[in-house]
Formats: sequence, structure tokens, C-alpha cells
Amino acid sequence: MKYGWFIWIAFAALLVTGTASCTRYIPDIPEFTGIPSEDGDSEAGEPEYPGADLDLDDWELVWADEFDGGEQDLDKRWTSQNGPSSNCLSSRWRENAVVSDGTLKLCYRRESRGGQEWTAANLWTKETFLYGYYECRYRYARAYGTNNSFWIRTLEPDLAAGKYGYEIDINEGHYPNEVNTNIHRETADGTQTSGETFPLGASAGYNIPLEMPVTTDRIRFSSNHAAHFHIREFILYGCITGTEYPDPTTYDAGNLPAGLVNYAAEASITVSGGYNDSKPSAMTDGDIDTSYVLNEEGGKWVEFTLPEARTIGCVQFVNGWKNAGVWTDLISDYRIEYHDGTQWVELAAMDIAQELNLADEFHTYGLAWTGQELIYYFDRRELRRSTFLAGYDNPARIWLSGAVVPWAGTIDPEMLDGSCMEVDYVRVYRRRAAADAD
Ligand SMILES: [Ca+2]
Ligand SMILES: [Ca+2]
Repeated sequence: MKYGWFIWIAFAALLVTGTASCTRYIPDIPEFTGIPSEDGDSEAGEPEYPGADLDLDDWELVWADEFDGGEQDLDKRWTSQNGPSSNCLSSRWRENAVVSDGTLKLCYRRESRGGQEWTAANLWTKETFLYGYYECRYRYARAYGTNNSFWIRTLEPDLAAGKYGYEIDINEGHYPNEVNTNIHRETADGTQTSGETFPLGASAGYNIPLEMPVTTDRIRFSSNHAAHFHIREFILYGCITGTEYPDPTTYDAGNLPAGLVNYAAEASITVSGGYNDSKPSAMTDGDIDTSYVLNEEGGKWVEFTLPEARTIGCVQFVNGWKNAGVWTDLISDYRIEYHDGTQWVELAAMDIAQELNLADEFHTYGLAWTGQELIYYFDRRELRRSTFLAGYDNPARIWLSGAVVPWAGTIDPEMLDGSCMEVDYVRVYRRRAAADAD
């Protein structure tokens, strides 16, 4: 799966807003509708699923923790870390895991302990498992900088006996909307890693035809995204009729529909700040491969000033980083305004934390592991499929793991202190045919 579903989502947004003109304005976040297959006909606008949604009838429940018992029940089935963590910013302790009201909370606290400034919780099952369908229903801690993790991982690999260690990250969730899947496996040549990130609800390209065109010489883009990010191209079209605005992710300055002009190309640009040595002009150079990188900290904005007032019918921009065909590092919010001569007036805005915030609602994160394949699910819809190499048949433990990490957005201590990842259940199923044969 080289192309994440969000590529299709971006295209779907184009289709939805597609009829040309200055008469429509649909800035809604696209609904998650699944992933197109790599060789599917998604470009015709029809999503095609590489695999069926998970059918639980094929599976038999063999193990579960519903967290209906108390603290003692937790200790019967789970082992807890009690000490510092070299790979993250939090030490992790049993006391940070709390069972109440049918859920397990993995809580973050601002306290100096174990030589680290934050504490969190990290638990793994006493029992080990192998092939099956693993599912955890949980919601993220409501804070940037948290790893909201559901893994399976070997505890005692034995390389000499040909029992290689591995870790399958069913989800390392980052607030507010990121699902991260990963496979780490030990080999004779070191550890191999294969990750894929799904910023649910976000798009690389945004196409915002305006219901009412505006005449202005100043347009402003801003975002509160919690890390630095790329703006690859920013486009300000005039009005057209009889055709659609082009897909921003394949912007081609030399091949625009007749009569369509990109006024952003003539704009002078001011910015809130930058990252590394990128140049603001990269946002309007007509090349998707070049980008400007906004500042890491604080408010982020870009202002485009046109040499004279123009009538704008559509605003588009492309953000993110394309890695092996998959868009990552997509922004979580934006606001676009124009200046009416007196004040800034909003044209469009999106905030995933309001629309698709994985700390708000419980969702299920699942992995079907057949021994040949790993199929990752979000709410039992397939997210990712990958081959699993033979030889990795060392039983593994289930991990529920909180961690404070520097790569999940800028930490806001007030948000983080007291926030908790909340787990409703962990369940393990075995394929029914295999179970019946026992
Ligand atoms: Ca560019
Ligand atoms: Ca429960």
C-alpha cells in the first residue's frame, strides 16, 4: 500500500467541491471512507477497498481484559514498568495506571521522578500470544507529546535459537488525529523498521472555491499546528466557469485551464518565521517539490500581498511531506482570511481537533496477524496491509504504553499534566477455523 487513503480523500474533496466557479464553498473535513487500492480506479472517484472490513464472525474471542475489576485484577494480568525510560521524556510507574469505571487510565503527571520530568505508565501482559486478531478500544490523552500506544512485542527474544525479537505497533497514536503503525524486527543485520502514518481527516491538498468571490490585495494563511510544517504551494485563483479548479497536489503552472490565473505568483510574502534555510518564495514558485517550512514554535502565519486588488474565486494550498508516495506531516488546522481594507475577514477554516479528535471518542485499533500478513484496522476498517516475514513466530506480549516524546508535537505542560490515555478493553481473537480445529 503505497498510497494512503488520504490521497483519495484529497481527491474526493476536489470532486465534492468540483463544479467550477465562484459559487461554492465547502471547507468540511472529508469523512474517513477507506483506502483505495494501489491499482484501483480511485481516480475515477470510486473508492476501492483492498480488503473487506473486518468481519468478527470469522474470529473467536480467546482472551480479553475489559478492565471491569479493580487494581488487583490489573496486577494479576499485567506487569508494570517501574523506573526511568531512556527512549522518552517520562519515567513510568505502576501508580500512573488507574482502573476505575470499567476503563484503564494511563496518566501523565508533571513530577520529577526517576531522573525525568514527567511520569507515565507502561504495562504488558503476563500471557503471551501469537497469531490472531488484536483489538484495543481507547481514546488518546488530550495532549501533544504523548505516545498513545497499543503494541505487541517480544520480551525475551533468543537470537541464538532463531527466535527473533519484534515489535508490531498496532498504533502509536499522536494527539489529535495521527495513527502510526510500525513493524520493528531484529535480523542478523540489525533492526528493520517499516512505518506508515495516517493523519486521519487531514489532506495534503486543499481546494477552497469561494461561495462569494472577494476582491482584495491581501490574503493571510495561519495555523496553530503543533510542529513545524511545509507549505509546498499556495494558489490564489481568479474565477472560472465551465470547468473545475485543478487538483492542487498536481499543480502545473504551465498547464492551467484557459482563462485561469494564479495571482499568488505575483504576491510579495511575509511570514511569522521559518525553519532551516527554506525560502518563502518556494510557496509560489509553481513547483510542488519545493516548500517553505514554517517556524517550530509559536503562531504560524503567511501573508500574501498582491501588487493590486484582485478578485479571488478559489484558494488552494498544498502542505506536508511526501515520502515514498505517502503524504505525512499534514497540518491539523488552518485559517484563511482576506483583508477587506479595514480588517481581516475569515474565508475558510479547519480544525481537526474539533472534527476528528481521537481524544474525544473511543475508537478501535486492530491488527489481524495471520502469520503471512499483518492487516491494520481503524474502527475495523482496513488501514494498512503488509507482509510478515517467516521466522518471526516468537510469542509476544501485549503492551499498553504511554510515553512523553518530543516527536508528537510541541508539549504544552498544562495540557499534558493530568491527561490520560483511556482504555475500554483489550481483546484477542483466534481465527475461527483454527480454533475449531483444536
Ligand atoms: Ca513550491
Ligand atoms: Ca471496559
